[in-house]
Amino acid sequence: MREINIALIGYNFMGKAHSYALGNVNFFFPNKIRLNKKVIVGRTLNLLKQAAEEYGWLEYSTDWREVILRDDIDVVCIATPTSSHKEIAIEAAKAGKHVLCEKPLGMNAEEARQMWIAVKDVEIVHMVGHNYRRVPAIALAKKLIDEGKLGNIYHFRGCYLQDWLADPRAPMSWRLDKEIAGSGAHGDLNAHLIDLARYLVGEMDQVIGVEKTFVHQRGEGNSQANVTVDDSTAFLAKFANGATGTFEASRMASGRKNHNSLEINGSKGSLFFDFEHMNELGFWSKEDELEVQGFRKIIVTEDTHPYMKAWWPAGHLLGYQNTFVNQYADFIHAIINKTKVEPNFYDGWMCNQVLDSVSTSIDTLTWEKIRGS
Ligand code: SOE
Repeated sequence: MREINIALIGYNFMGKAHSYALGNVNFFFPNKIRLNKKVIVGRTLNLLKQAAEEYGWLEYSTDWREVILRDDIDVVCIATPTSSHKEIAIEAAKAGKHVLCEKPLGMNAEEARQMWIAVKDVEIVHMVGHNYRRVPAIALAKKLIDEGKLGNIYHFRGCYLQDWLADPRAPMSWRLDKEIAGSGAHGDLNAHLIDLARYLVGEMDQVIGVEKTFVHQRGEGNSQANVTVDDSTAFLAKFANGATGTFEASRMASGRKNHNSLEINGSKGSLFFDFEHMNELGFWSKEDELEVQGFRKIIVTEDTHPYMKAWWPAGHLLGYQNTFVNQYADFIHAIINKTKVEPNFYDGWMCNQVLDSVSTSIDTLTWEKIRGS
């Protein structure tokens, strides 16, 4: 049986999600390949050892460079803070390893461009961890749009709200440090919305934004530090196909936990999705008889729905962790079949371009054109 050996860099929240998915993907998507969770890499030895044990990794190491160069490693998964993505991904590509990197791909568009250049002519599969594309309801939305069920798209309305920073006493974290995260809610949450908008509607032409940091210092005593990123960023967009878009990301939206939601309106229909009800897709169709028109709630669990044949009988719901399983199913499939998968590093670069253009527009107070490839 062919074996694929994985190295995972990072063991925190995302490291756990990736470990879970790597451990379960073959159970739901069998492919006659043995996936080995070979080495997990991190910096803090005691926590790393614990993660290796709890998440079922065969080995652990504190030296990612050495691990990447090992002949017995085929795939490198990067689940570290953003500032380290570029270096690790480029070294992995140079070593000929397949790479799956968390989002946002780069600290900025220039970093992401360099990452794309590093992979584009190498025979490896590269992917960015925008797991929300792998929610069956989102994949179904894509199918309905591609089939023309919405007609011409007029509006994309994306809203990604969390509230873990709403309390001014919430502790400092690397996610609040520009040097490590690149930006705040913008790169963390708008990156997902931008990826979904590109996937479902297409490229954006121009953007203009507004951002706000509400709490400028966090932590207590010696651990007090300046917050150097946005707590919330919103922007307007004009799409190349004529649609308009509104985007809003905040980690200070009290009561909203992981409200990653979007609505798309077209000439023939509309779609609505909210991750907090991730197994449902709202669909309104002009083709329904007038008497029964209204948003219908599709429970996206039929075996004819994207990904669902691999899971449970209809009505048995999926959760957050399963989006990572679906993501790995597509990534491993591309490796085995020597095909491409999206979102890849090109998509990651395009997403970083939009993020940067929004930030520039906030400085210039004018609409910014998105630079193309
Ligand atoms: C934190 O805001 C976070 O973990 C994001 O970084 C993820 O991308 C998102 O899926 C959930 O929230």
